[in-house]
Amino acid sequence: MTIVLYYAQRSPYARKVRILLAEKNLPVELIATDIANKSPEFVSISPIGKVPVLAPLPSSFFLLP
Ligand SMILES: N[C@@H](CCC(=O)N[C@@H](CS)C(=O)NCC(=O)O)C(=O)O
Repeated sequence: MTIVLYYAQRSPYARKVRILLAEKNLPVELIATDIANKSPEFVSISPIGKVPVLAPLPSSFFLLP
């Protein structure tokens, strides 16, 4: 299953995740997100409206608060 990463070009948090996925050589579909004008699709996946978002979250990943 391909991981989808919602990111914003200037987000350092999203950049960290992109670097991690590249280091692990994990295939990812990148979806650029305009966080100043959030789409309904994005808000449905990220109710707090922040990037980065991985969907679905791989079972080998865990979230830090
Ligand atoms: N704690 C989060 C912070 C994520 C975050 O603040 N992302 C910013 C972009 S750098 C964002 O999505 N801002 C949109 C908003 O707050 O509306 C993380 O480490 O991923």
